[in-house]
Amino acid sequence: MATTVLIDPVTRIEGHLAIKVEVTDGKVTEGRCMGEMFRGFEVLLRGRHPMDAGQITQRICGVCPISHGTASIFAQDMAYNVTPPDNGRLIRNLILGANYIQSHLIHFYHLSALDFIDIAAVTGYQGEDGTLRSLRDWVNAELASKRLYPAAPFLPRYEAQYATDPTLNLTAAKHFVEALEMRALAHDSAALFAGKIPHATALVPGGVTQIVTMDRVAAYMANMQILQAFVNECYVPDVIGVAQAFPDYFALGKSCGNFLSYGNFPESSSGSRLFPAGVLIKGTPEELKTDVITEEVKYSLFSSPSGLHPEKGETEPAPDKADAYTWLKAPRYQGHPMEVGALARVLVAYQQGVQAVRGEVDGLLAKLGAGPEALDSALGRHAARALEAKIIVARCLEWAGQLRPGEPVFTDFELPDSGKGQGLMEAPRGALGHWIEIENKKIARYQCIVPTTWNCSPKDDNGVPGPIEQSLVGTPVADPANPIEAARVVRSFDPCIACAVH
Ligand code: NFE
Repeated sequence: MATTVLIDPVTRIEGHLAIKVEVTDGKVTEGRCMGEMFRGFEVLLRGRHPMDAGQITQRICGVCPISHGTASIFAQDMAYNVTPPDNGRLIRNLILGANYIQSHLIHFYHLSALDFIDIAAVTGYQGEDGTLRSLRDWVNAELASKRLYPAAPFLPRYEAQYATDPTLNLTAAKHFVEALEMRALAHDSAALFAGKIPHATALVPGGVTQIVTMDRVAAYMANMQILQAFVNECYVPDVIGVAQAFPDYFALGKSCGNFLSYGNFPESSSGSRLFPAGVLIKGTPEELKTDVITEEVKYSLFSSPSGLHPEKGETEPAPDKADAYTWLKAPRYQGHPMEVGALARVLVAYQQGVQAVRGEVDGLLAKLGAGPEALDSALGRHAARALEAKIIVARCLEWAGQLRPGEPVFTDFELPDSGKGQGLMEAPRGALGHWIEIENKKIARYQCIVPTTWNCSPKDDNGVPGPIEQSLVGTPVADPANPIEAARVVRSFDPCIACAVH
Protein backbone atom coordinates (compact mmCIF):
# COMPACT_ATOMS: atom_id res chain seq x y z
CA MET A 1 0.00 0.00 0.00
CA ALA A 2 1.24 3.48 -0.85
CA THR A 3 2.10 5.90 1.94
CA THR A 4 2.04 9.63 1.27
CA VAL A 5 4.98 11.47 2.81
CA LEU A 6 4.91 15.24 2.98
CA ILE A 7 8.06 17.26 3.66
CA ASP A 8 6.69 20.72 4.35
CA PRO A 9 8.60 22.94 4.54
CA VAL A 10 11.83 21.58 3.09
CA THR A 11 14.29 23.26 5.43
CA ARG A 12 17.88 24.29 4.73
CA ILE A 13 17.00 25.64 1.30
CA GLU A 14 15.99 29.17 0.23
CA GLY A 15 12.28 29.90 -0.12
CA HIS A 16 9.12 27.92 0.54
CA LEU A 17 9.10 24.41 -0.91
CA ALA A 18 6.99 21.41 -0.03
CA ILE A 19 7.69 17.93 -1.37
CA LYS A 20 5.08 15.23 -1.50
CA VAL A 21 6.11 11.66 -2.34
CA GLU A 22 4.17 8.44 -2.67
CA VAL A 23 6.12 5.54 -1.15
CA THR A 24 5.32 1.93 -2.08
CA ASP A 25 7.35 -1.03 -0.79
CA GLY A 26 9.96 1.35 0.63
CA LYS A 27 10.55 3.32 -2.60
CA VAL A 28 9.20 6.56 -4.03
CA THR A 29 6.84 5.97 -6.93
CA GLU A 30 5.80 9.58 -7.51
CA GLY A 31 7.10 12.97 -6.42
CA ARG A 32 5.61 16.44 -6.41
CA CYS A 33 7.35 19.81 -5.95
CA MET A 34 5.20 22.60 -4.62
CA GLY A 35 6.44 26.20 -4.59
CA GLU A 36 4.24 27.91 -2.07
CA MET A 37 4.46 31.66 -2.63
CA PHE A 38 3.68 34.09 -5.42
CA ARG A 39 6.49 36.48 -6.39
CA GLY A 40 5.02 38.88 -8.94
CA PHE A 41 8.23 40.68 -9.94
CA GLU A 42 7.33 40.47 -13.62
CA VAL A 43 4.08 42.26 -12.84
CA LEU A 44 5.61 45.05 -10.80
CA LEU A 45 8.30 45.74 -13.43
CA ARG A 46 5.74 46.73 -16.07
CA GLY A 47 5.78 50.48 -16.76
CA ARG A 48 9.06 51.08 -14.89
CA HIS A 49 12.18 52.69 -16.33
CA PRO A 50 14.15 49.87 -18.02
CA MET A 51 17.31 50.65 -16.05
CA ASP A 52 15.43 49.99 -12.81
CA ALA A 53 15.24 46.30 -13.79
CA GLY A 54 18.83 45.51 -12.82
CA GLN A 55 18.22 46.79 -9.30
CA ILE A 56 14.67 45.52 -8.82
CA THR A 57 15.35 41.99 -10.06
CA GLN A 58 18.31 41.65 -7.67
CA ARG A 59 15.68 41.77 -4.90
CA ILE A 60 14.20 38.49 -6.15
CA CYS A 61 16.77 36.74 -3.98
CA GLY A 62 19.45 37.44 -1.39
CA VAL A 63 21.47 34.38 -2.41
CA CYS A 64 21.90 35.06 -6.14
CA PRO A 65 21.22 38.79 -6.61
CA ILE A 66 24.40 39.11 -8.68
CA SER A 67 23.03 36.59 -11.16
CA HIS A 68 19.73 38.44 -11.55
CA GLY A 69 21.57 41.76 -11.86
CA THR A 70 23.90 40.23 -14.46
CA ALA A 71 21.10 38.60 -16.49
CA SER A 72 19.23 41.90 -16.47
CA ILE A 73 22.17 43.96 -17.70
CA PHE A 74 22.99 41.32 -20.32
CA ALA A 75 19.40 41.71 -21.59
CA GLN A 76 19.78 45.49 -21.53
CA ASP A 77 23.20 45.38 -23.26
CA MET A 78 21.38 43.62 -26.10
CA ALA A 79 18.40 45.99 -26.07
CA TYR A 80 20.68 49.08 -26.10
CA ASN A 81 23.20 47.47 -28.49
CA VAL A 82 26.13 48.21 -26.19
CA THR A 83 29.26 46.12 -25.48
CA PRO A 84 31.19 46.64 -22.25
CA PRO A 85 34.94 47.28 -22.46
CA ASP A 86 37.28 44.52 -21.26
CA ASN A 87 37.55 46.00 -17.77
CA GLY A 88 33.74 46.04 -17.47
CA ARG A 89 33.46 42.44 -18.64
CA LEU A 90 36.21 41.30 -16.28
CA ILE A 91 34.78 43.11 -13.25
CA ARG A 92 31.36 41.57 -13.89
CA ASN A 93 33.10 38.15 -13.91
CA LEU A 94 34.97 38.92 -10.69
CA ILE A 95 31.78 39.94 -8.86
CA LEU A 96 29.88 36.91 -10.10
CA GLY A 97 32.81 34.54 -9.48
CA ALA A 98 33.05 35.62 -5.84
CA ASN A 99 29.29 35.13 -5.48
CA TYR A 100 29.59 31.61 -6.91
CA ILE A 101 32.18 30.68 -4.28
CA GLN A 102 29.96 32.04 -1.52
CA SER A 103 26.94 30.22 -2.93
CA HIS A 104 28.62 26.83 -3.35
CA LEU A 105 30.11 27.00 0.16
CA ILE A 106 26.76 27.82 1.79
CA HIS A 107 25.11 25.03 -0.15
CA PHE A 108 27.56 22.34 0.84
CA TYR A 109 28.51 23.25 4.41
CA HIS A 110 25.49 25.08 5.77
CA LEU A 111 22.59 23.58 3.86
CA SER A 112 23.51 20.06 2.75
CA ALA A 113 26.38 18.66 4.83
CA LEU A 114 24.10 18.23 7.84
CA ASP A 115 22.22 15.58 5.86
CA PHE A 116 25.39 13.47 6.06
CA ILE A 117 27.67 14.67 8.84
CA ASP A 118 26.92 13.61 12.40
CA ILE A 119 27.90 16.53 14.55
CA ALA A 120 25.87 15.29 17.50
CA ALA A 121 27.74 11.97 17.63
CA VAL A 122 31.24 13.26 18.26
CA THR A 123 32.07 13.66 21.94
CA GLY A 124 35.21 14.50 23.82
CA TYR A 125 36.38 17.16 21.39
CA GLN A 126 39.29 19.17 22.76
CA GLY A 127 38.82 22.79 21.71
CA GLU A 128 41.66 25.28 21.37
CA ASP A 129 41.11 26.40 24.97
CA GLY A 130 41.96 22.83 26.08
CA THR A 131 38.57 21.94 27.53
CA LEU A 132 36.86 18.71 26.56
CA ARG A 133 33.36 19.18 25.25
CA SER A 134 30.97 17.48 22.90
CA LEU A 135 31.65 18.55 19.34
CA ARG A 136 28.15 19.91 19.11
CA ASP A 137 28.71 22.15 22.14
CA TRP A 138 32.04 23.28 20.75
CA VAL A 139 30.53 24.19 17.37
CA ASN A 140 27.71 26.05 19.06
CA ALA A 141 30.14 27.93 21.30
CA GLU A 142 32.20 28.87 18.22
CA LEU A 143 29.09 30.09 16.47
CA ALA A 144 27.89 32.03 19.49
CA SER A 145 31.31 33.69 19.89
CA LYS A 146 31.01 34.91 16.32
CA ARG A 147 27.35 35.92 16.90
CA LEU A 148 26.48 33.88 13.84
CA TYR A 149 23.68 31.64 15.05
CA PRO A 150 21.79 32.30 18.26
CA ALA A 151 20.89 28.64 18.84
CA ALA A 152 21.90 25.12 17.87
CA PRO A 153 21.28 24.66 14.16
CA PHE A 154 21.82 20.91 14.24
CA LEU A 155 18.88 19.38 16.11
CA PRO A 156 16.13 18.27 15.74
CA ARG A 157 16.88 16.37 12.56
CA TYR A 158 15.68 13.23 10.82
CA GLU A 159 16.80 10.13 12.73
CA ALA A 160 18.84 8.23 10.18
CA GLN A 161 22.24 6.79 9.37
CA TYR A 162 24.77 9.63 9.39
CA ALA A 163 28.54 9.42 8.83
CA THR A 164 30.27 7.22 11.38
CA ASP A 165 33.90 8.19 10.72
CA PRO A 166 34.85 10.52 13.60
CA THR A 167 37.58 12.18 11.53
CA LEU A 168 35.15 13.04 8.74
CA ASN A 169 32.58 14.34 11.24
CA LEU A 170 35.16 16.39 13.11
CA THR A 171 36.83 17.85 10.02
CA ALA A 172 33.57 18.75 8.34
CA ALA A 173 32.26 20.36 11.53
CA LYS A 174 35.38 22.52 11.84
CA HIS A 175 35.04 23.50 8.20
CA PHE A 176 31.34 24.23 8.76
CA VAL A 177 32.45 27.04 11.11
CA GLU A 178 35.36 28.19 8.95
CA ALA A 179 33.09 28.28 5.90
CA LEU A 180 31.03 31.01 7.58
CA GLU A 181 34.12 33.22 7.55
CA MET A 182 35.02 32.16 4.03
CA ARG A 183 31.57 33.18 2.83
CA ALA A 184 32.00 36.59 4.45
CA LEU A 185 35.37 36.89 2.68
CA ALA A 186 33.75 35.98 -0.65
CA HIS A 187 31.10 38.65 -0.05
CA ASP A 188 33.84 41.18 0.81
CA SER A 189 35.62 40.27 -2.42
CA ALA A 190 32.50 40.84 -4.52
CA ALA A 191 31.77 44.11 -2.69
CA LEU A 192 35.23 45.48 -3.60
CA PHE A 193 33.89 45.90 -7.13
CA ALA A 194 30.12 45.65 -6.62
CA GLY A 195 29.77 48.60 -4.23
CA LYS A 196 27.92 46.39 -1.77
CA ILE A 197 26.61 42.87 -1.42
CA PRO A 198 23.94 41.56 -1.57
CA HIS A 199 22.25 43.75 -4.20
CA ALA A 200 25.19 45.25 -6.03
CA THR A 201 25.08 48.89 -7.10
CA ALA A 202 27.92 48.75 -9.65
CA LEU A 203 26.24 46.47 -12.22
CA VAL A 204 24.88 48.62 -15.07
CA PRO A 205 24.20 48.15 -18.78
CA GLY A 206 27.37 48.95 -20.73
CA GLY A 207 29.72 47.67 -18.01
CA VAL A 208 30.16 48.61 -14.35
CA THR A 209 30.50 51.83 -12.36
CA GLN A 210 33.55 50.80 -10.30
CA ILE A 211 36.85 51.94 -11.75
CA VAL A 212 39.98 49.76 -11.52
CA THR A 213 42.49 50.72 -8.84
CA MET A 214 45.53 48.69 -7.86
CA ASP A 215 44.51 48.55 -4.20
CA ARG A 216 41.19 46.93 -5.10
CA VAL A 217 42.85 44.45 -7.44
CA ALA A 218 45.41 43.55 -4.77
CA ALA A 219 42.73 43.17 -2.06
CA TYR A 220 40.58 41.00 -4.33
CA MET A 221 43.52 38.75 -5.22
CA ALA A 222 44.60 38.41 -1.58
CA ASN A 223 41.06 37.34 -0.60
CA MET A 224 40.79 34.94 -3.52
CA GLN A 225 44.04 33.25 -2.58
CA ILE A 226 42.61 32.50 0.88
CA LEU A 227 39.39 31.25 -0.71
CA GLN A 228 41.35 29.14 -3.18
CA ALA A 229 43.19 27.41 -0.33
CA PHE A 230 39.87 26.69 1.44
CA VAL A 231 38.18 25.39 -1.72
CA ASN A 232 41.12 23.17 -2.70
CA GLU A 233 42.15 21.95 0.74
CA CYS A 234 38.81 21.74 2.56
CA TYR A 235 35.75 21.90 0.28
CA VAL A 236 36.90 19.46 -2.44
CA PRO A 237 38.30 16.89 0.06
CA ASP A 238 35.19 17.14 2.27
CA VAL A 239 32.93 16.43 -0.71
CA ILE A 240 35.12 13.43 -1.53
CA GLY A 241 34.89 12.33 2.12
CA VAL A 242 31.09 12.48 2.06
CA ALA A 243 31.03 10.67 -1.29
CA GLN A 244 33.21 7.87 0.08
CA ALA A 245 30.98 7.55 3.15
CA PHE A 246 27.71 7.51 1.16
CA PRO A 247 28.52 5.85 -2.21
CA ASP A 248 24.85 4.81 -2.63
CA TYR A 249 24.07 8.40 -3.57
CA PHE A 250 26.03 8.00 -6.81
CA ALA A 251 23.16 5.73 -7.86
CA LEU A 252 20.35 7.92 -6.50
CA GLY A 253 18.81 11.19 -7.63
CA LYS A 254 19.21 10.86 -11.42
CA SER A 255 16.68 13.22 -12.97
CA CYS A 256 15.43 13.46 -16.57
CA GLY A 257 18.70 12.77 -18.43
CA ASN A 258 18.51 16.15 -20.23
CA PHE A 259 20.87 19.02 -19.36
CA LEU A 260 20.91 22.70 -20.33
CA SER A 261 23.61 25.35 -19.93
CA TYR A 262 23.44 28.90 -21.28
CA GLY A 263 27.20 29.24 -20.71
CA ASN A 264 28.84 31.62 -18.29
CA PHE A 265 31.70 34.05 -17.64
CA PRO A 266 32.42 35.82 -20.95
CA GLU A 267 36.11 35.42 -21.85
CA SER A 268 36.03 38.03 -24.63
CA SER A 269 33.68 40.54 -26.19
CA SER A 270 33.07 38.05 -29.02
CA GLY A 271 30.99 35.83 -26.80
CA SER A 272 33.14 32.82 -25.84
CA ARG A 273 32.51 31.76 -22.24
CA LEU A 274 34.50 29.83 -19.62
CA PHE A 275 31.63 27.35 -19.32
CA PRO A 276 30.13 26.95 -22.80
CA ALA A 277 26.48 27.01 -23.79
CA GLY A 278 24.97 23.72 -24.88
CA VAL A 279 22.35 21.08 -24.41
CA LEU A 280 22.40 17.33 -23.79
CA ILE A 281 19.23 15.44 -24.70
CA LYS A 282 19.50 11.90 -23.32
CA GLY A 283 23.29 12.10 -23.70
CA THR A 284 23.27 13.58 -27.22
CA PRO A 285 24.93 17.00 -27.42
CA GLU A 286 23.11 19.77 -29.28
CA GLU A 287 23.72 23.45 -29.85
CA LEU A 288 21.65 25.77 -27.70
CA LYS A 289 18.59 27.19 -29.48
CA THR A 290 16.67 29.77 -27.52
CA ASP A 291 13.53 29.89 -29.65
CA VAL A 292 12.42 26.43 -28.45
CA ILE A 293 12.07 27.49 -24.78
CA THR A 294 8.49 27.64 -23.51
CA GLU A 295 6.68 27.69 -20.19
CA GLU A 296 3.68 25.47 -19.62
CA VAL A 297 1.14 26.16 -16.89
CA LYS A 298 -1.44 23.36 -16.77
CA TYR A 299 -0.39 22.47 -13.19
CA SER A 300 0.76 25.98 -12.21
CA LEU A 301 -1.31 28.56 -10.36
CA PHE A 302 -1.55 30.89 -13.36
CA SER A 303 -4.35 31.63 -15.81
CA SER A 304 -1.93 32.92 -18.50
CA PRO A 305 -1.82 30.92 -21.75
CA SER A 306 0.36 27.80 -21.70
CA GLY A 307 3.36 27.14 -23.93
CA LEU A 308 4.45 30.76 -24.46
CA HIS A 309 8.04 31.68 -25.28
CA PRO A 310 9.36 33.90 -22.43
CA GLU A 311 9.62 36.84 -24.84
CA LYS A 312 5.82 36.71 -24.94
CA GLY A 313 5.42 35.40 -21.39
CA GLU A 314 2.54 36.46 -19.17
CA THR A 315 2.10 36.23 -15.42
CA GLU A 316 -1.56 36.15 -14.34
CA PRO A 317 -1.91 34.56 -10.90
CA ALA A 318 -4.83 32.15 -10.35
CA PRO A 319 -4.52 30.97 -6.72
CA ASP A 320 -7.66 28.80 -6.85
CA LYS A 321 -6.98 27.03 -10.15
CA ALA A 322 -8.17 23.42 -10.09
CA ASP A 323 -5.48 20.68 -10.27
CA ALA A 324 -2.67 23.25 -10.13
CA TYR A 325 -0.25 22.66 -7.26
CA THR A 326 2.59 25.18 -7.45
CA TRP A 327 3.55 28.80 -8.13
CA LEU A 328 6.28 27.61 -10.50
CA LYS A 329 5.63 27.33 -14.20
CA ALA A 330 7.03 24.35 -16.14
CA PRO A 331 9.82 25.51 -18.50
CA ARG A 332 10.49 23.10 -21.33
CA TYR A 333 13.13 22.96 -24.08
CA GLN A 334 11.67 21.61 -27.31
CA GLY A 335 9.09 20.08 -25.01
CA HIS A 336 11.68 18.39 -22.73
CA PRO A 337 12.22 18.97 -19.01
CA MET A 338 15.88 19.96 -18.50
CA GLU A 339 18.15 19.71 -15.47
CA VAL A 340 20.22 22.84 -14.94
CA GLY A 341 23.03 23.69 -12.52
CA ALA A 342 26.69 22.97 -11.94
CA LEU A 343 26.26 19.37 -13.09
CA ALA A 344 24.73 20.54 -16.39
CA ARG A 345 27.54 23.07 -16.88
CA VAL A 346 30.21 20.48 -16.13
CA LEU A 347 28.66 17.80 -18.37
CA VAL A 348 28.16 20.23 -21.28
CA ALA A 349 31.74 21.53 -20.90
CA TYR A 350 33.08 17.96 -20.63
CA GLN A 351 31.23 16.93 -23.81
CA GLN A 352 32.63 19.96 -25.62
CA GLY A 353 36.18 19.06 -24.56
CA VAL A 354 36.89 22.01 -22.25
CA GLN A 355 40.29 20.93 -20.93
CA ALA A 356 40.08 22.57 -17.48
CA VAL A 357 36.84 20.69 -16.82
CA ARG A 358 37.95 17.36 -18.33
CA GLY A 359 41.08 17.29 -16.20
CA GLU A 360 39.21 17.99 -12.96
CA VAL A 361 36.38 15.53 -13.67
CA ASP A 362 38.67 12.69 -14.76
CA GLY A 363 40.91 13.24 -11.72
CA LEU A 364 37.97 13.13 -9.33
CA LEU A 365 36.38 10.05 -10.87
CA ALA A 366 39.72 8.25 -10.68
CA LYS A 367 40.01 9.14 -6.99
CA LEU A 368 36.51 7.82 -6.34
CA GLY A 369 36.93 4.77 -8.54
CA ALA A 370 33.71 5.75 -10.31
CA GLY A 371 32.76 6.00 -13.99
CA PRO A 372 31.34 9.11 -15.72
CA GLU A 373 27.78 7.75 -15.36
CA ALA A 374 28.12 8.26 -11.58
CA LEU A 375 28.03 12.02 -12.11
CA ASP A 376 24.34 11.96 -13.02
CA SER A 377 23.31 11.56 -9.39
CA ALA A 378 22.80 13.34 -6.08
CA LEU A 379 26.51 13.07 -5.22
CA GLY A 380 27.48 14.04 -8.76
CA ARG A 381 25.80 17.41 -8.20
CA HIS A 382 27.86 18.05 -5.06
CA ALA A 383 31.05 16.98 -6.86
CA ALA A 384 30.30 19.19 -9.87
CA ARG A 385 29.85 22.22 -7.61
CA ALA A 386 33.12 21.61 -5.80
CA LEU A 387 35.09 21.12 -9.04
CA GLU A 388 33.48 24.18 -10.54
CA ALA A 389 34.42 26.26 -7.47
CA LYS A 390 38.03 25.12 -7.90
CA ILE A 391 38.06 26.15 -11.58
CA ILE A 392 36.30 29.49 -10.98
CA VAL A 393 38.44 30.63 -8.05
CA ALA A 394 41.59 30.00 -10.15
CA ARG A 395 40.14 31.86 -13.12
CA CYS A 396 39.09 34.82 -10.91
CA LEU A 397 42.74 35.27 -9.98
CA GLU A 398 43.66 35.35 -13.67
CA TRP A 399 40.85 37.76 -14.58
CA ALA A 400 41.91 40.10 -11.77
CA GLY A 401 45.41 40.08 -13.24
CA GLN A 402 43.99 41.12 -16.63
CA LEU A 403 42.40 44.34 -15.31
CA ARG A 404 43.93 47.59 -16.62
CA PRO A 405 43.89 50.58 -14.20
CA GLY A 406 43.08 53.84 -15.97
CA GLU A 407 41.20 52.15 -18.81
CA PRO A 408 37.39 52.44 -19.11
CA VAL A 409 34.93 50.19 -17.28
CA PHE A 410 31.82 51.41 -19.08
CA THR A 411 30.62 52.09 -22.65
CA ASP A 412 28.06 54.88 -22.96
CA PHE A 413 24.78 54.30 -24.79
CA GLU A 414 21.50 55.98 -25.71
CA LEU A 415 18.35 54.56 -24.19
CA PRO A 416 16.20 53.59 -27.19
CA ASP A 417 12.45 54.35 -27.36
CA SER A 418 11.80 50.68 -27.94
CA GLY A 419 13.77 47.47 -28.07
CA LYS A 420 14.09 43.89 -26.91
CA GLY A 421 16.79 41.98 -25.13
CA GLN A 422 17.53 38.50 -23.87
CA GLY A 423 20.00 38.04 -21.03
CA LEU A 424 21.20 34.46 -20.75
CA MET A 425 23.75 33.44 -18.14
CA GLU A 426 24.38 30.78 -15.53
CA ALA A 427 23.51 31.52 -11.91
CA PRO A 428 25.17 29.20 -9.37
CA ARG A 429 22.01 27.04 -9.50
CA GLY A 430 21.85 26.95 -13.28
CA ALA A 431 20.51 28.52 -16.45
CA LEU A 432 19.01 31.96 -15.83
CA GLY A 433 17.24 34.01 -18.50
CA HIS A 434 15.77 37.51 -18.36
CA TRP A 435 13.72 38.82 -21.28
CA ILE A 436 12.93 42.54 -21.56
CA GLU A 437 10.72 44.44 -24.00
CA ILE A 438 10.78 48.24 -23.99
CA GLU A 439 8.14 50.58 -25.42
CA ASN A 440 8.19 54.38 -25.05
CA LYS A 441 11.31 54.07 -22.87
CA LYS A 442 9.33 51.99 -20.34
CA ILE A 443 9.28 48.25 -19.61
CA ALA A 444 6.36 46.77 -21.56
CA ARG A 445 7.13 43.16 -20.65
CA TYR A 446 9.66 41.38 -18.46
CA GLN A 447 10.04 37.67 -17.82
CA CYS A 448 12.56 35.64 -15.85
CA ILE A 449 13.05 31.88 -16.16
CA VAL A 450 15.17 30.92 -13.20
CA PRO A 451 17.30 27.81 -12.55
CA THR A 452 15.05 26.35 -9.91
CA THR A 453 12.02 26.95 -12.14
CA TRP A 454 13.60 24.39 -14.48
CA ASN A 455 14.65 21.94 -11.74
CA CYS A 456 11.62 22.19 -9.46
CA SER A 457 9.06 22.53 -12.21
CA PRO A 458 5.73 20.73 -11.95
CA LYS A 459 4.29 18.38 -14.52
CA ASP A 460 3.93 19.93 -17.97
CA ASP A 461 0.81 19.98 -20.15
CA ASN A 462 1.55 16.38 -21.22
CA GLY A 463 1.80 15.25 -17.61
CA VAL A 464 5.61 14.79 -17.74
CA PRO A 465 7.05 15.57 -14.29
CA GLY A 466 9.86 18.08 -13.74
CA PRO A 467 13.51 17.09 -13.08
CA ILE A 468 13.37 16.96 -9.26
CA GLU A 469 10.01 15.17 -9.39
CA GLN A 470 11.63 12.56 -11.68
CA SER A 471 14.77 12.33 -9.54
CA LEU A 472 12.72 11.28 -6.52
CA VAL A 473 11.19 8.25 -8.23
CA GLY A 474 13.01 5.10 -7.10
CA THR A 475 14.55 6.76 -4.06
CA PRO A 476 14.32 4.40 -1.07
CA VAL A 477 12.56 5.77 1.99
CA ALA A 478 13.35 3.38 4.83
CA ASP A 479 11.24 5.23 7.38
CA PRO A 480 8.39 7.47 6.17
CA ALA A 481 8.62 9.41 9.46
CA ASN A 482 12.27 10.27 8.67
CA PRO A 483 12.49 10.64 4.88
CA ILE A 484 16.14 11.69 4.86
CA GLU A 485 16.85 9.96 1.54
CA ALA A 486 14.30 12.12 -0.31
CA ALA A 487 15.59 15.24 1.45
CA ARG A 488 19.17 14.43 0.40
CA VAL A 489 18.10 14.06 -3.23
CA VAL A 490 16.10 17.30 -3.24
CA ARG A 491 18.87 19.31 -1.52
CA SER A 492 21.46 18.04 -4.00
CA PHE A 493 19.82 20.41 -6.53
CA ASP A 494 20.29 23.42 -4.20
CA PRO A 495 16.73 24.65 -4.81
CA CYS A 496 15.81 28.30 -4.35
CA ILE A 497 12.09 28.81 -4.39
CA ALA A 498 12.29 32.58 -3.80
CA CYS A 499 13.82 32.73 -7.29
CA ALA A 500 11.82 29.96 -8.91
CA VAL A 501 8.24 31.19 -8.45
CA HIS A 502 6.95 33.81 -10.86
NI1 NFE B 1 17.58 32.42 -5.28
FE1 NFE B 1 19.16 31.70 -7.98
C1 NFE B 1 20.72 30.94 -8.28
C2 NFE B 1 18.95 32.39 -9.65
S1 NFE B 1 17.86 30.18 -8.29
S2 NFE B 1 19.28 31.43 -5.78
O1 NFE B 1 21.72 30.46 -8.32
O2 NFE B 1 18.81 32.87 -10.65
O3 NFE B 1 17.25 28.98 -8.94
